[in-house]
Amino acid sequence: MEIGIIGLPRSGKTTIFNALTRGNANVSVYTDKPNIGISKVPDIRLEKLAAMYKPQRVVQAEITYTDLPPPPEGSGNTRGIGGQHLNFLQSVDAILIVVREFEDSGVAHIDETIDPIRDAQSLMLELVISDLTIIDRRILKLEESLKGAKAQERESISRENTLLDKVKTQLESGTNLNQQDLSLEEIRRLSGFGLLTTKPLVIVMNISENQLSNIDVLEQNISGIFSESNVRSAVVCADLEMDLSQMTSEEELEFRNQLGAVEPGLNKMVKLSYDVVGQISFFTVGEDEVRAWEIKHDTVAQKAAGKIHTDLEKGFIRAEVVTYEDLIELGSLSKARNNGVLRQEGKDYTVKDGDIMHVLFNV
Ligand SMILES: Nc1nc2c(ncn2[C@@H]2O[C@H](COP(=O)(O)OP(=O)(O)OP(=O)(O)O)[C@@H](O)[C@H]2O)c(=O)[nH]1
Ligand SMILES: [Mg+2]
Repeated sequence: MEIGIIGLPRSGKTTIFNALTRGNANVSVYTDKPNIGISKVPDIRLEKLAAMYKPQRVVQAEITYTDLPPPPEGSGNTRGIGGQHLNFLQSVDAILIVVREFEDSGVAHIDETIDPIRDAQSLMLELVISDLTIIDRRILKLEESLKGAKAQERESISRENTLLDKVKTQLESGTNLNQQDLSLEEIRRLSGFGLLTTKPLVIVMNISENQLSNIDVLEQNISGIFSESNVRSAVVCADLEMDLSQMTSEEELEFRNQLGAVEPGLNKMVKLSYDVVGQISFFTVGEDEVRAWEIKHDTVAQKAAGKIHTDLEKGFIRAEVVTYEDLIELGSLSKARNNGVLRQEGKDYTVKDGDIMHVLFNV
């Protein structure tokens, strides 16, 4: 899964990126180069399975985060999304918007005052503007091609025009694409255009350390404001999370306890990203390796097998599947088999979150 991080200048994007990827990218130094890094997905189930199998290797699922710098200040119409990064943003699974709530007179805000809701709305508006620009360009092109078109072509051009007009009107009145009432066929026809308001969003409010005691109230407020089905929000203190991400897990735990058991920001953000994208994990187990794999929630067994290796997809015979809960309760795959909870599933079986899968294949 790939996630793009955007936000106004100095909102704390790179600090959050470092916290998510345990990275060391330069904060507070502006650069127009994106930072790319990988975040290991924390999953207590994987730890329990590893404790059971004591394998040589434990492999967590991964999310790739890209921290996209805003355009240089005063250089164009947009302040959060640089035009040169738009193409990249079109390919991500979700967009993470960082907004600033922390107070620090040493860090200037581009609009002088601190207002995270305003900033989130302004970034969302930039996504809308990007979509409107693409749609307008396409409509112009269609008008051009209408000139020399034959009767047959005219029909399909005018059908596309009608669709784009409809989508544009709704966008202008504030309805993002993923909230619009579109048929599957219409969604398919729009899918190649790289429209950004189709993407799931995670809004991350970056607070100061002295606001930590208020984190639950802030979280309730922001999730009440951005309550659309494809938007999630979280409140974290990026500065603190970055510092903690550089420590050993024992040190980190001790500090978190001192601070009142703050839930790791990484866990929160990863959980929300999974949830909003509709991503789930399945596991493979054995003495060599215990591993988590991430897939979209409606993936069938044969396709999921391809995530492990293309041979497993090509030569797929069937999968032996047991739920995580059953395996943990019974203690081994053979006991699961003897108890009749190890199921034989065919290629069209929809893999569930937490399934333990063993793929039988023949190439
Ligand atoms: N006090 C405080 N400062 C923070 C916090 N998060 C980030 N900062 C500071 O804000 C400044 C900008 O942080 P960055 O993470 O570089 O922000 P950015 O959004 O990546 O900035 P650009 O890439 O320049 O747009 C740095 O000086 C950070 O140390 C925070 O939670 N509290
Ligand atoms: Mg940065």
